[in-house]
Amino acid sequence: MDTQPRSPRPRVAADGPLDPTVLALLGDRVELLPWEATAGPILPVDGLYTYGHPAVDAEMLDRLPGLRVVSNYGVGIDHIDMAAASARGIPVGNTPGVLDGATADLAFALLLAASRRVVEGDRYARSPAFTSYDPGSMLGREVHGSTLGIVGLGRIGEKVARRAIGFDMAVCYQNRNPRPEVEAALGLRYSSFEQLLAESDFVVLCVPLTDRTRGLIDANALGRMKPTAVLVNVSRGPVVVTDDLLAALRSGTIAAAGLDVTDPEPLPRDHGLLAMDNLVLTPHLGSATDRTRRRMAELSVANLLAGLDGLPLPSPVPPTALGSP
Ligand code: 8YV
Repeated sequence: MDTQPRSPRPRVAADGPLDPTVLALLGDRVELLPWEATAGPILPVDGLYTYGHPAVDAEMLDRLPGLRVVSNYGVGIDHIDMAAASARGIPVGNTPGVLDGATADLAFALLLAASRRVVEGDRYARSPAFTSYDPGSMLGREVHGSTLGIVGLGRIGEKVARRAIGFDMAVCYQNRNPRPEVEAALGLRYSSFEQLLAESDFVVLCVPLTDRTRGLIDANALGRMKPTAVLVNVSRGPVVVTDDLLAALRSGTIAAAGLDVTDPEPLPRDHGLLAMDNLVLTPHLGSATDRTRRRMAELSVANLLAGLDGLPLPSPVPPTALGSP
């Protein structure tokens, strides 16, 4: 039996430091505890707020018998054991819909930067080596008129497709289920995974991380891509086998890559990928804009407070969703 005095405010364990917007929205509605409070029943925990993807597994949930809600700041819930939460009747909330545009924008930023050698060009333009303009140097790959393959046509994938149309690209996609209404509305083509890899000049990964997508882009998949192709990943690092990608970028199996996520994340500072000029890398910036982060804060705090009050969450993760840390 819990003999400890109950706090008048619900206690929420969060991995921080939290964004000031989140802190302002929480105000004094909850008592914030450090994530370490999840390690044992030193203090009762009423809610979990996952900010930077800490793992929430069955053992942790068993240690927190008073838990009423898990609220995730973000859409991906691969760090949360959904089956374990559902089995214990604990609702999980996330923030779909509010970050699609920002993440699709970043996918395009990476696509353009990797194909037109923007980062490499920036380095060269600042270096002492740039002493005279050479029209024959630093040629890149053309974006307009090329074919884009989207792996995972969810909300973010669809936003990527809309941007590609503006760039006069032909778009094919692969998804667990074909989406005929989006196909018809945007003029997309459904492809098998193998066909998409073989035909695309750009392959953009927009899938969630699940047992089906872990290691999806391995040496075999990379070998099916064009030697001129560019791979972009804005989903989760483990969808790509890191060592296989490094080998492919070194050997010219593919031309270039743009990664917002890696496995591990961050990469060790001496990792071979960090030395590759044909890689553009960002530190998980998909949703990192002021406006999007504010919306994520609002929705995740609304989910948290609703769950603590025993109310339906504004944005619940379906209990059958796949999440397994
Ligand atoms: C966030 C994300 O940066 O939504 C997601 O799944 O990965 C990103 O939008 C992240 O959730 C914040 O930690």
